[in-house]
This record gives sequence, structure tokens and C-alpha cells, in this order.
Amino acid sequence: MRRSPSSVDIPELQHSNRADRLPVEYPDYAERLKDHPYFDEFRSELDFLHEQGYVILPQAVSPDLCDKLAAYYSEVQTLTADELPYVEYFHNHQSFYGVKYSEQVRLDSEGKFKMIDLFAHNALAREACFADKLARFLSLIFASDVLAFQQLGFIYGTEQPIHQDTAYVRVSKPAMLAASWIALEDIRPETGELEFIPRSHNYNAFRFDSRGDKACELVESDPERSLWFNYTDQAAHADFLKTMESLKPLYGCKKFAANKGDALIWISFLAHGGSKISEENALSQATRKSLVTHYCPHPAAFPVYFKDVLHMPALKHKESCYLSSKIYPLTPLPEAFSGPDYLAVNPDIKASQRFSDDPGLHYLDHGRHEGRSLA
Ligand SMILES: O=C(O)CCC(=O)C(=O)O
Ligand SMILES: [Fe+2]
Repeated sequence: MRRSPSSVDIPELQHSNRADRLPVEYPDYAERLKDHPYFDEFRSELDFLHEQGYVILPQAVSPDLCDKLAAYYSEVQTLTADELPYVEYFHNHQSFYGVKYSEQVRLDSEGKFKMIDLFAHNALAREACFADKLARFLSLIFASDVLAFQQLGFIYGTEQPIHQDTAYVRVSKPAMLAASWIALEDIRPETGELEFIPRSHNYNAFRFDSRGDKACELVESDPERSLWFNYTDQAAHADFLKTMESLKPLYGCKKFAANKGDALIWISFLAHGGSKISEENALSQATRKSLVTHYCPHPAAFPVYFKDVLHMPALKHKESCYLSSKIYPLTPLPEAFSGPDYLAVNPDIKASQRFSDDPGLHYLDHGRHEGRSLA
């Protein structure tokens, strides 16, 4: 018998063969995972995650590490050009991705920029997303090594509508996805806490028409009914967001009242978003510093950007923990490399908007595969 808090039932998972699920989602998850070294340690968290689609790991990250990361968030304006993170933000109804942080970004985004993949250049962010307890738990629910392939640092609440990451975060096995949301400070009420719908990880009814999308055609057996939103099927997307919102009163919506260092893990289709910020907190620019990391089992699944970004493979961080980034090169540059020399002998790169101020990234992503001259 399903334990359901309401009379409306959530449709069962209907994964196709190509959209495998995580071991923790199978009905016989306990049998599958019982021999794992961390099974006994996390027995109750495992049951809870299977049932609810999320679980909270209190004090997963040390307060000291959180303080240091929170200080980095506050000081980002003062960093030198080399250390500045790439960000993502909205301005004038347009989305910007992979822009270096600047004062203009802060103004245009009204402070609501997301710092992308801090783990690629910030050891604190790397330590946090692979804090020991988190790393052990993730390796248990994946029954494999863990790849952190995308990370977002938030200073303020996002007020992002309730959504399922599967629509936007593309993994080769679209539902083999987990995320951690780490509180870098005590999260105060009405500052835009993470909100989520328990048990919604069983709801995967939504599909988008993603025909013509190459990655989608490779991965999904029926691109016309894809789990991935291709930014074209706007009608289905509007319907998706409306339906997500309508699940709130049916299943209940919880807020993550987190203390510094607490982490919430969600899996696959768990619907979540950023709750409303009160007027008072918006006016006083109350912060809600957090770090979100998306993970998949490694190497059973991989982020789809592996297909178009050449500087993979994943970098080993520590036992069973790997990192990859769509935007930062994780491979060191050759010693002989000099940015100015590279631009001097490659005028097309010097003229390129995307790479002119980051010749090293161009070299690692493209130049070395194209056999470009260094000088
Ligand atoms: O922190 C939030 O408000 C939402 C973040 C989120 O949905 C995500 O990073 O997947
Ligand atoms: Fe999300």
C-alpha cells in the first residue's frame, strides 16, 4: 500500500530503459544497497530519501568552512580579475551565462547573480560539496563514485518557481541526478528559503517537445516527449510550472529552515524552488547564502555538456569524488602557454567576444584539439 497524504495519487515512475533511476529509487533499494560500506551508518536517511525524495543531513559541513565561504561571497567584489567567478543572471528578460563577475553584473542582476562552479577554482567550495558525510551518503545512494558537475553559489534568495531539475540540468540518464543545498549561514525566515514538495520525486508526468535537439535525440528514445526543456516548447513549459505550483496544496510544501552547515539532498524529480522574500527582507537585502551542487553517478551517467565541451574528463578530488565543469578548465595549461602570445598568433580568438579575455580557456577547450600555435 502506498502511504499517501492525500487522495490524489502521484503517477508512478515510468522510466524508459534509457532513463535509468538511481539505486535508492528502486522498490528493492535496501536489498541493492545492503552490502555498501555506508549502508548501516545511513540506514534511516536512506529510507527517508527513498520515501520522500529528500533528506536533511544536519551539520554536514563544518561551521568554520561555511564562515570562510560566506566571507568569499561577501568579498567577491574585491577580488582581482583572475579570481573572479563566472556568473549567470537575468537582466531585461534576457539570460546571461558564463560572464565574469563585475560591478555591472551586480547592478544589472540586482545582486541576484549565481556564481557558477566555484568548486573549479575555490578549494572551500570543493571541500563543502564533498564534505565527508555528504560524500559518503552520495556514494551510497549512487552505489558508485560521485561526479559533481555543476555548482551554484547564491547570496540572496532566488524566488525561483517550483520546478524539477530534470527539465534544465541535462544528464545522459536524465533522472540519475541528485543535488545538495548547503546553508552557509543560519537561514532566517522569509529570506527566500529553499522550498520543496515532499514525495514529488515520484511525479514525472511532464514532457517537452525537444525534436531537433541533437543531445536530446542521442539520449531520449522519444525526443518529442523529452524530460528536457529545450527553451522552445514554451507552452509545455508554462504548463509545467503551473502544474508544479498546483502540487503545493495537494502534497504540502516545506521550507528548509536550515542552520549553518546543514545540507538538504534531493534526488531526480523532487520539485523545489526559492520561496518568497518578505518585503522587509528584500528592502534590507537580507542574505541567504547557500551553495547548491548537482551530482550524478560516475561513470554510469555524465552531464550532457561532455558531448560538446572537449576538456573533459572529470578531475579526481578525493576517493570516490570527481569534479567537472562546463565553463572552467580543470586541466592545467602547459607551462609554455602565454595568453598574450596565444592571442597574438590567433587573431580570430583575439577578436572573439567569448574568449578574448580568457585565452587559456579557449586553448584547453578548443585550441589544443585544433592544433593551434601557442606563440
Ligand atoms: O536555492 C534556490 O532557491 C533554488 C536553487 C535550485 O533550484 C537549483 O539550484 O537547482
Ligand atoms: Fe533546481
